[in-house]
Amino acid sequence: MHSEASGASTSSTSAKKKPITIITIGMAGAGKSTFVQRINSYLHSQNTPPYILNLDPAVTNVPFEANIDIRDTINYHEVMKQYNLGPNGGILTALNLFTTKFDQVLDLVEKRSESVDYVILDTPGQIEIFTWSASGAIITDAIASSLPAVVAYIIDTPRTTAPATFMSNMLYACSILYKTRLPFILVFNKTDVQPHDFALEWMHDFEEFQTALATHSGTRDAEGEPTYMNSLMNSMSLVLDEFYKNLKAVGVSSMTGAGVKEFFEAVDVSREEYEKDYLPELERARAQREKSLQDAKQDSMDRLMKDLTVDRQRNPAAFTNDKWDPEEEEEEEEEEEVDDDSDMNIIDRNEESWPGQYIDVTRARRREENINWPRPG
Ligand SMILES: Nc1nc2c(ncn2[C@@H]2O[C@H](COP(=O)(O)OP(=O)(O)O)[C@@H](O)[C@H]2O)c(=O)[nH]1
Ligand SMILES: [Mg+2]
Repeated sequence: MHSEASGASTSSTSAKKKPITIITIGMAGAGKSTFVQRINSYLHSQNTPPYILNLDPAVTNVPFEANIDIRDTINYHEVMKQYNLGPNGGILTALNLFTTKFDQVLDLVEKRSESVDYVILDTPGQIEIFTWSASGAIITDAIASSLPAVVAYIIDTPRTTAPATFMSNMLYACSILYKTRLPFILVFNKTDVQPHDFALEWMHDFEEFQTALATHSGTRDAEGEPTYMNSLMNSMSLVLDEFYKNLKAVGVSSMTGAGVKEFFEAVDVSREEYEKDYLPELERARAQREKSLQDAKQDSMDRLMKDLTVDRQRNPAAFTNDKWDPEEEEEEEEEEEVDDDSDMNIIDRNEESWPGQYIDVTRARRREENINWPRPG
């Protein structure tokens, strides 16, 4: 339906493609910042320097030069002090404060969109702060509604070799995918320490995962029966199978630079996905919002016009005189000004008074002042 509109805005051949935003998300220590540094230097070597945003207010040294740094606008230590917060609340509040200025950030990014191909976002160390906070969602949505965007979910590969850890990490990734609905790349980092082929096997074939689960210690109870946790993970691996089909996985080493080229190939595919799936959905949602707003306006207008018709039918005589008279305009304005000062009750003079109608008792009393009440006794 809206494909024509979206096609026109995204695939115009002469204009430069919009930059794609890479949103890095991952557990603390997974290597997000190191990864951003690595892809930054890769892009520099390709003569396409990116535009980088650091959204981690608590980081002491970033290994890259950010174009926009949350730390330039918000002093995290000052926030903790002023609002009497611990580290987590401090980061969250700093991010919230920064989000209130995010329209300015977007303006700056958009100004550069002619000259850059990639915008990169580094997020706070602790994953929940970005993924489950309102400001994280606002930032993600704001970016994705103005530029193509992809989530790079960074995984600490050496730390996910245990089936249970692997599964919880994948469930986390899954929840982020369904929350953002953006194209998604699983980035198995630190492959210099631990190759990621085991992960690919488990994702490709859930029976492999189930075998690994069965042989891993702690998956059987004292009687040799599979533990509850084990059965649960067995069934969940079937659910995740569907999720794995929707995403791309690459192995990289932010230390050595291995796999970075493959990562950018996945980014190219993600751009197509964004244009094919996300953008039409975004435009559909926008059109829907626009339409419901329009419908609400139309509905109010219809009801207003109906009221007017009913009123005219009730008082045809009043209606014939109820015309705009340009001559009267000035006088009326003066009258209105006087009226504004008095506190007035809106009443319809043609209506009978109804039970519960507000009557100005003070005025009624004044009229009754000379009534002689019979004295008691
Ligand atoms: N061996 C190895 N270490 C890495 C790699 N990437 C990151 N690290 C290390 O992992 C730790 C956490 O990295 P950092 O980028 O700060 O993680 P962040 O909290 O996700 O931003 C640091 O000590 C990095 O040196 C990698 O590819 N290989
Ligand atoms: Mg970091």
